[in-house]
Amino acid sequence: MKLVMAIVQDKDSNRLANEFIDANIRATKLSSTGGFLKAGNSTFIIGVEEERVQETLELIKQTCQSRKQYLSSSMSLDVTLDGQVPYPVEVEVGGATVFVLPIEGFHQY
Ligand code: 2BA
Repeated sequence: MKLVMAIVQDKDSNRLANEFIDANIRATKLSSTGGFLKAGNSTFIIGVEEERVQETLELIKQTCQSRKQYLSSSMSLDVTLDGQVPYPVEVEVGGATVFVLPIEGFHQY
């Protein structure tokens, strides 16, 4: 068994949760915050048999799309003395950032 952790954009999270239900893949969705943009995103933790890891990754890849976002003045690292952003900073946020981890034990009580 493997643990798949997928950080996705909020806009894709409901669709991805439904895809997991349809495919009978068990997942937990956590509300998370990106360290750089400090904006909300969603983290799925998915315990899945090794032979279904590839299928899980494909579902994530097909469902989540990358989008451009812009840093607001309060988020920007590059501000003028009066706190304004001198120019809009565009950031490409990926469709999904995914970690696949080994699982030492799995118990349900
Ligand atoms: P954030 O940390 O809010 O990052 C959003 C996007 O900002 C990133 O998209 C990337 O394009 C850009 N970015 C992040 N750090 C940067 C930096 N130091 N300098 C310039 N640009 C930077 P993604 O790479 O697609 O990441 C999307 C979200 O996935 C991240 O949101 C974070 O929540 C998570 N993430 C990405 N890489 C991670 C990692 N190695 N470990 C843990 N979480 C990660």
